[in-house]
Amino acid sequence: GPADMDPVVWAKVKDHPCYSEEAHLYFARMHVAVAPACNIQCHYCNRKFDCANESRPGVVSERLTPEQAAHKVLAVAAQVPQLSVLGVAGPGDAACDWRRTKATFEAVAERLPDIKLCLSSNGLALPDHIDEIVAMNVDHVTVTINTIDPEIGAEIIGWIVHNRKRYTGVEAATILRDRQLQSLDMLRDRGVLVKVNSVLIPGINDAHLIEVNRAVKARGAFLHNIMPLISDPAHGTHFGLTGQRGPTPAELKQVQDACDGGARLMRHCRQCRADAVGLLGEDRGGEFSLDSLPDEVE
Ligand code: CLF
Ligand code: SF4
Repeated sequence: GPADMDPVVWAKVKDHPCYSEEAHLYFARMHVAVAPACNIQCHYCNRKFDCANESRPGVVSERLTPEQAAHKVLAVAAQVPQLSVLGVAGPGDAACDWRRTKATFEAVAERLPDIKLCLSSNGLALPDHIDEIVAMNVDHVTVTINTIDPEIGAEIIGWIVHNRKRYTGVEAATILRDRQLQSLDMLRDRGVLVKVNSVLIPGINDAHLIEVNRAVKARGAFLHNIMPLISDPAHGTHFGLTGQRGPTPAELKQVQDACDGGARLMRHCRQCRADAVGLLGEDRGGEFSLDSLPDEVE
């Protein structure tokens, strides 16, 4: 609550449903799926579906151009008075597909100057865009960090593409880790609030997430969201197909409890779709599919 919080920080979180647990009862977010490209390959990702690092795997979002997205945001804002946040969380990576993410934010901010802008990324491309993120008043950035140990990282990702070069294994995981931690430092120094997402993968990073929690706290992250791997083979995730299971609710809680006292934990995440609309836990995206929008929105 506000009692233990810097007033500048409180002003940024009080109406953000993910950054404030109280706010999620009263304020809504919407995602627009404008960013299909991704620069890494997580083993649990199936490219046909939404990015599993911020959102619900096994779901195919309605992909929009920045112009279509801006049109949709205006239509939703006219009908959902609780709308306070516009997020880009895929279906790939918002920083990798920066041109489209930026065009969307600019088109929306011009018409809805009060909406909060939020984005989610694996962090690899983020350091290249910090100046523009700050210039556009993006106050909330999520970086997914599943490990800070490149040996573990090599078990979670297959490859990365960085500065037009492809890397694999521990080398790839080292570059990714370094860019993620650099992103946290740069965003903190510029006053952007950072949430870190970690996908809990039993047997791979479960015992290690407490170290991730400490490392991100030391770099000033505001919130740490430990999310369960969703490994239903029906979702087509590689880990699911090879028998890697997701954590039970008790295993998730155990890891979260072990991190208590470190970076503040988010415990109300609903693993939204990359085109989710409404209060967390409610998904009104279907009401606002492109076909169902009015042509003109006042
Ligand atoms: Fe969206 Fe993410 Fe912004 Fe929230 S979601 S980009 S920070 S506006 Fe929120 Fe959804 Fe959990 Fe993400 S409940 S999946 S944490
Ligand atoms: Fe897939 Fe997201 Fe990982 Fe990219 S960052 S490979 S979209 S899960």
